[in-house]
Amino acid sequence: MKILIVELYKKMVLTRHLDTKILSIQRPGRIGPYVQCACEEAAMVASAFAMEKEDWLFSSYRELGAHLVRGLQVDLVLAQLFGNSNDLLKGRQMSNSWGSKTLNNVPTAAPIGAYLPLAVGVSLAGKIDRRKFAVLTFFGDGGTSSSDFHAAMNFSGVYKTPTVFLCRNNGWAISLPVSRQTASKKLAVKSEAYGIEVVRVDGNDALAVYLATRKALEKARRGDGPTFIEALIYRIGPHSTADDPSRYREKEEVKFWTKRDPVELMKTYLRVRKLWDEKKEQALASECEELISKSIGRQESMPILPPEELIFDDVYSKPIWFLEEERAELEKDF
Ligand SMILES: Cc1ncc(C[n+]2csc(CCOP(=O)(O)OP(=O)(O)O)c2C)c(N)n1
Ligand SMILES: [Mg+2]
Repeated sequence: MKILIVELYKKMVLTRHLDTKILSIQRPGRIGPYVQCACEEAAMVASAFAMEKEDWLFSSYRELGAHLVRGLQVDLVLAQLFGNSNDLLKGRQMSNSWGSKTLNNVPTAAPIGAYLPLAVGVSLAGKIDRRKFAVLTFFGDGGTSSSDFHAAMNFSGVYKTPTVFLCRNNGWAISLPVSRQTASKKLAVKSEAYGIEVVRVDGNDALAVYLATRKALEKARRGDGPTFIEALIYRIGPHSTADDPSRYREKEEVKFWTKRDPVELMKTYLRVRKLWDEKKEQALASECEELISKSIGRQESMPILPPEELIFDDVYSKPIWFLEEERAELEKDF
């Protein structure tokens, strides 16, 4: 358990360093828009730590840390953001839509909640085939207002699919606070309506998140159905690099939550348990910085994909005559 806690902390720190560095290369326009995850690391890293290799991940755009835990290399995280020829998704997806076929990590879809029925579908397929995997899917508080969320929850409740719904309730959906998102007293009520067990957890407490998710995933793999976990956290930064939160929220609120920084909380815990010290912290920081800078160097120098070569691929398994005609026409134009 001691090793696990330290490893968990290291992934939270890597997530923080990578997130910060990505933001710094976004500002001068070296990559497109980016969605930050600062101060949400515990909810995404600790929950992904509870997954088994054969489980499936359906994330939103904000769970960088979960992809790192699942084994996505920093190089591939950056390749997706640069949309270069190394990108597993061939530069087609919006930024932050990481995925990997070999890791069972499904890239997100831009419409909020759209992938939740898919997550339930994969869970049901596993159940029908009697395979022992579970599906963990993330979404935000805003996601609970999408129609897909309700369709997915209802189906999952009725068919008792092995799905863990992890709601990162970070207080805001862009500029809309949770208090205006729903008239329900709490998001958990929505889960109760579909007969799905609900667990509310302090999402800044990595160990609490880990234990809650592990229990829910084990329950799912046993065949005892879905769980809805509401992780209470806070979106400390803007919604994305295209947002200015000073226009719609008070500084005091941000100040309050800064004191609940999950990375700092975990560091303090490790120090008190004598598992961590300043020397180790410095060494880890240098290791992360070196890994990230070298990776940026490599990925930024890779060629960007020429889109005209790719837009007709990967939709149909065999060539389709009208797409071939269009491809030929396009080639003539270039
Ligand atoms: C169906 C749909 N409606 C609106 C949007 C625009 N949109 C993008 S992100 C977002 C907020 C989502 O908030 P939340 O689910 O709380 O996730 P968070 O960004 O806080 O992690 C909205 C409304 C969208 N992408 N899809
Ligand atoms: Mg939110």
